[in-house]
Amino acid sequence: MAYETLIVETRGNVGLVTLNRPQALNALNSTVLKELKEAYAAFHADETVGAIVLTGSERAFAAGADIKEMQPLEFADIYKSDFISGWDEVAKARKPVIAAVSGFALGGGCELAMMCDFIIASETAKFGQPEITLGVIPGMGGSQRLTRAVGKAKAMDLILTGRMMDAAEAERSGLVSRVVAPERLLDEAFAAAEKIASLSRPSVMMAKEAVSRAFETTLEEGLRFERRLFHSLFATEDQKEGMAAFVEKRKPAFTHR
Ligand code: CO8
Repeated sequence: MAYETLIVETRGNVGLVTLNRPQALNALNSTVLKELKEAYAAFHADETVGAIVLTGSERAFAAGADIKEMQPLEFADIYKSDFISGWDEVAKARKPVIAAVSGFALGGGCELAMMCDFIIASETAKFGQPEITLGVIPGMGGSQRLTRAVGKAKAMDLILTGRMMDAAEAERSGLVSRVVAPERLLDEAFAAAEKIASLSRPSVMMAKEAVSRAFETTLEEGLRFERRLFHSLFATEDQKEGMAAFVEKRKPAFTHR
């Protein structure tokens, strides 16, 4: 399928989506949303794909929602169409998604990175929620996901002042899992994605579901949910194979990959 705002490819068992609106620093407009949903749906339907990497350009992962598209909008219209709500679908991807972030990840760009399961950042990455400087507030989850990721103090600091934080501060704050040299970014994200794709698919998807549930529920309910998923994995061939391979000191050959 031909995309206007994305480059979509498959490398081995990894799906790669590159945001491709260089003239607007990858600003997220309605076409990006539509195409990203299509790309994710295609990767979900493709049995060979075990993990997805989402990236931008060296200069910008994404510099936010498209301000030029939003500028003329009126309250009644965006309320009636529930503007932005389509991004929830992107956040609900069932296969693991790694954000590989270089350059600006601002506003909706930072929010899109946070919809991924984890973020690997280049040393050049800059994160921020500058919506306040435009007379609005984060609208794609920033006030909620950033606060859960970095805590109230840092989230309030970033959201109320609109300042950017660099990759080192983002790693210190728990927003990103690793920081690497710019030239290593894609290799590092790919290595992580390939590792994930080589593992048993049901256990990978359930691990993602269990960790994601930690953001939604109480500790007691979360522990029960985790335990039930853990129990259910004993119904898979891959649990038998994974544990047998350990005991027999060999590599597992998983069925569900
Ligand atoms: N929207 C539209 N166009 C953009 C955006 C954007 N968010 N960011 C950059 N561009 C365009 C610029 O207008 C410029 O285009 P042109 O050459 O035609 O003038 C081009 O990209 C290059 O940008 P700059 O010349 O500004 O590049 P600089 O290196 O000087 O500056 C910055 C880079 C600092 C990143 C600067 O571009 C900037 O501040 N951008 C806006 C950042 C921002 O405020 N983001 C938040 C947007 S609001 C938001 O995300 C709300 C989320 C909830 C709604 C979700 C709906 C989908």
